[in-house]
Amino acid sequence: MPTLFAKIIRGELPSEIVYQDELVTAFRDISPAAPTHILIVPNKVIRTVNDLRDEDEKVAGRMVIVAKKLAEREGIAEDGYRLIINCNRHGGQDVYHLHMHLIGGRQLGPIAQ
Ligand code: DGP
Repeated sequence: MPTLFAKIIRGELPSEIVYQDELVTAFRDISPAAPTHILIVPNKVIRTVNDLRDEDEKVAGRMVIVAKKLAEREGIAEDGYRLIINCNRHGGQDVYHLHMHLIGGRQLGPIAQ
């Protein structure tokens, strides 16, 4: 069964894709927590941070570099933003296809609740 995000990456589910390359895809979160809320996702299915392997270093690094570039493009780099990866139940992960949240555009609150 393809994950929800795998379907978005392949264009089988509608979304606003803002960036795509051979390793990662970025699209706007369906339920934004701030004016900018983008998800950066590996094109291949990696379920959680726990499932990252040493050979995934390039894709993991690309996720951060793309987040940084998108923050610049969104005009939020200077004021600042937050990058979040939730992992498993205690981390509040809902979709089991690794993704990094890029959130900004307003003053953010405490990091953990
Ligand atoms: P997490 O809790 O870290 O697993 O975050 C999952 C995020 O995915 C959540 O902020 C909402 C977002 N999301 C869920 N379904 C969809 C969808 O169909 N399209 C888009 N664009 N985002 C989705």
